[in-house]
Amino acid sequence: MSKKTYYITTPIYYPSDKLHIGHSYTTVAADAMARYKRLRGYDVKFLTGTDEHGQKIERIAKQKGMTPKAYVDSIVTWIKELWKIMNISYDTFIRTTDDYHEKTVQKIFKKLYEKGDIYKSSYEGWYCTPCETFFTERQLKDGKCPDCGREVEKVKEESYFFRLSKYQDRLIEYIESHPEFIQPQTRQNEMINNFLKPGLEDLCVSRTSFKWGIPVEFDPGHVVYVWVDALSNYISALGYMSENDEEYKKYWPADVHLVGKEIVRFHTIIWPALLMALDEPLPRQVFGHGWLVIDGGKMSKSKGNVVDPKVLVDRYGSDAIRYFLLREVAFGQDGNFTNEALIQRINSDLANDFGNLLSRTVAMVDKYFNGTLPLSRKATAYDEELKNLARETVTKVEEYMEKLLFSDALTEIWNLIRRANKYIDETQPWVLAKDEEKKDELANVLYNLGEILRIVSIIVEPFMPTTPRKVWEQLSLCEGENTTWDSAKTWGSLPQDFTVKKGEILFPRIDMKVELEA
Ligand code: ME8
Repeated sequence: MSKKTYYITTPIYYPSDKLHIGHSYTTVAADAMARYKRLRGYDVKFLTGTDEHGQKIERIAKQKGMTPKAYVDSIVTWIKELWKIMNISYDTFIRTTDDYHEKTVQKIFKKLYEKGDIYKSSYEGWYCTPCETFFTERQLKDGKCPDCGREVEKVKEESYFFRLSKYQDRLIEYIESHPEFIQPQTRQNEMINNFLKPGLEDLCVSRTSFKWGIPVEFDPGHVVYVWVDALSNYISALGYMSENDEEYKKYWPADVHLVGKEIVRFHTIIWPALLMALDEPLPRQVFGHGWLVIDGGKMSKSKGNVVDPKVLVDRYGSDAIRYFLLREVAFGQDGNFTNEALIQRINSDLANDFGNLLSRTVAMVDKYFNGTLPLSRKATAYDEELKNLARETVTKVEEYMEKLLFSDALTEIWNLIRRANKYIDETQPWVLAKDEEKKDELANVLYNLGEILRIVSIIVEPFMPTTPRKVWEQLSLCEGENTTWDSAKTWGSLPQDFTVKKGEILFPRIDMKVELEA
């Protein structure tokens, strides 16, 4: 039987500048989900990439005295390095300057034109270049962009239009009959009440006043509007409308497009309308997460209040950063990024709770049993509760992951880790060790701790992909049947006479004072 498929995407980022920790946030979330689904046996397709056309990029390149392509090439190299050090396991990295993508966009445009859903007219209105968005006079806020508050430019040019208005009723009907389509729920209400119900206007989908874009094949003075170009990446990456469209047949519709909340509108109105016009199925879900903010304001490239993810990874390690991003902020809501909060999480959750559980367990097996656990066992009164919690934790993590509730999943895992640390205090292995007759009980306690560590290392892998192997090495576990997701549900998969190997500290503690002054 062929495996069930799972297709997940991130937005394709503008390579107008280096990315910041906000972009890493979406990508890490998508990566955690992709890894989770792979562990659950799915055939996963994880797509990310870069959105390289448009007036914004053209202008920046000009300021730098470079061609747009040479400029974006350098940024794309930087982005790929970032994803490598953050252990992002994407399957495809699409660039909208890739030849195959450009051809597909031209075909899509032509098909819609031939069908009558794209027509030629002239556009007069306003354009926000940083957002690459058209606005009518009525939509402006105090004469500025209603999304970012910046200056807009008057645009008057011959353009092609997409009949977005034609799809308004079908969109409302679809969204209302598919409550899972736009998540979280609040974003659905926002789309219906703020955008769909007031009425949709046809969308300008070509520009003539600049060149850095995909030319309309049958009218090359026009370049395709950058959002139509960008949104098409989700299907062009699968070979849509090409000779080799097996992946399209296999993976489309996407299971989820992960996006920041400011671009939910493009993904839940323009994108589904384009797909309806193409007679293609709609993605199953668009999840609009919140922003990482600094001092209450959105971290953004153009505001310059950004945190460089490479610096953070270099300093604290990629697993720690990934953990922090997904734990600190409830997915869907905004969350403040501070160095203090990051260091606090590293010290308390990673070094104290998780790291200590491993080092204490390994040290005790080493000290009391010379590194290898004997086979004789005697249960303690505290065992059942611990085992039950381990079982429940795996189930809860599965439930939360299905809903993309990463922070809740991690909270459950840490409850189990903390419970295991408490189990050490309850059973007091150092007291048991003093009594020859309690050696069986002691071996039982240490086995249970080893088992918790094995289970935790498996279920934490989507979030922290390099940590599990470090744990397994210290427990002499090899990747295999004792480290599969299903084995995390089977108590007792750790070999009964496991051997420990003292290793490096998992997460070194950070001196907050020294660090913040550095
Ligand atoms: O919008 N907090 O690209 P972009 C959380 N090219 N997430 C953030 C963030 C923050 N402070 N800042 C950015 C574009 N993001 C288009 C997308 S898709 C067909 C085209 C993340 O480079 C978040 O996912 O401006 C947001 O939606 C995305 O980066 C915007 O990246």
